[in-house]
Amino acid sequence: MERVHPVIVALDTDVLKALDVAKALRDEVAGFKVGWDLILEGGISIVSEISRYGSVVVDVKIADIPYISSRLIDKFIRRGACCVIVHGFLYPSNVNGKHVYVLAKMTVPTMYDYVWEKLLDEVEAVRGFVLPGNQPEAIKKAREKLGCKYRIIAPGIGAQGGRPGEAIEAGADFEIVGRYLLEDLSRVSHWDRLKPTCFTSP
Ligand code: NUP
Repeated sequence: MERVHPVIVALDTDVLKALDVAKALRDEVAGFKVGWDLILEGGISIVSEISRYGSVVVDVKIADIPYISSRLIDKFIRRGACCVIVHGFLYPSNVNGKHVYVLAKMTVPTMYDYVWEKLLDEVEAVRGFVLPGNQPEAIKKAREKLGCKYRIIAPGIGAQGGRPGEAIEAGADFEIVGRYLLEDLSRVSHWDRLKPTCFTSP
């Protein structure tokens, strides 16, 4: 097995390309992120198909009452996903649990910029947080607050301005990378010498 890079590939593409990329990188990356783009192309079964090649983080940014959110999360977990991203603004009415990643601050300006630190202080019993990899100072602050209690996964690398490795050096476990890798899979070598800060799996 080749060395696993601390990267989660965002498969925002068509079904055939997503499967090709997953096959090509299965031994080289920590996992794949499946979002609305691919699910609307391939249906929910694409989650099971991609999970044959690695851990699947489902990113449909769930934002509903806990009863509904739990039902949706169950459906993705039964299809083979490790975990699902939910919106943090739902706090204190968020779902929690070992499958839940909470989106606490985005890679673009949003109202999260006013509350993200409070979310990190208050949200408990989740798998981890999604924080902006193109804002390494936020990742650093988050890791200082969280210690190694929760995972940090970080989009915003490449197409959104973050430099490969920058978020991991600041304390993230995995960088989420879409367009920058989909354009050229050999760029995965940019993560050659990097390791997750705290956790070994997404
Ligand atoms: O704040 C966020 N920013 C963001 O880009 C939270 C996200 N989940 N994402 C997702 O990360 C976005 O939906 C896309 O799937 C991926 C970034 O893709 P790219 O900019 O690397 O192509």
